[in-house]
Amino acid sequence: MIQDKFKNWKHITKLDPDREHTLALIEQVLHSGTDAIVIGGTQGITAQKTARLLEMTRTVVGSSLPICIEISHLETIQPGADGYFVPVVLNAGSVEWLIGAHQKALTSFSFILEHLNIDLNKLLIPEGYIILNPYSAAAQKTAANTELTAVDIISYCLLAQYLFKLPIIYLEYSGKLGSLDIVSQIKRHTKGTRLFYGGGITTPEAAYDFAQYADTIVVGNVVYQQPELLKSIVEAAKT
Ligand code: 1GP
Repeated sequence: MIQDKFKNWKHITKLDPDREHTLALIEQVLHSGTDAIVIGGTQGITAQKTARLLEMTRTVVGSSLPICIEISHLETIQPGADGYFVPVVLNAGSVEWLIGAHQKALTSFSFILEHLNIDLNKLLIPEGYIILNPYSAAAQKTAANTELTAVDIISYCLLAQYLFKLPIIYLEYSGKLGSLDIVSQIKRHTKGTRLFYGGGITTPEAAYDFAQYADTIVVGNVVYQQPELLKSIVEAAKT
């Protein structure tokens, strides 16, 4: 089951439905040694683009790697993924991204879910997102409060673990390399919760450094900018 599998992932490659993909690029991802592919993004997301990327990825990868979707938008809800990550933005400026959009999604899909007798427990993995790059599309969309001290971030982590019992805390710096010092401090406060780090990892050195503290490293942009580096980034994350 995906709920158990993700706990062993050291490296995730995130593919954005709003970008152009070739089969060759996805093949490069498959052979990089990454542990899983997550399809997700913030801007320009449509059902058609998400379904197409899922189909292309499945064609190349088959069942050799888990393929998950991150539900950042109603249109990303497409059948056929191995699991679905659900971001809960802990530092969002509005309850919409903490619970509102989630409730609306279930309103739209509850009939189908009941009809198909789907066990959501087996498919959904909630992620406690803390968005820390104010210029990222995710921060802008959720009006995230990114002016946080280490103590503020630690308190969100404690809430995520002990109040909401979230299995993942995701420190999201999307597009920018974050603070290693913050990640190391947060790591000391995550017990029994998986710490994901994503943002600005474009070199093996950065992957190595952040993987010392984060349980799982997520990379996105580098796949499109320098796909030839992906393999060495994965190796460094797993060193
Ligand atoms: C984005 O955390 C991921 O959601 C990865 O960030 O694109 O900066 O690698 P980058």
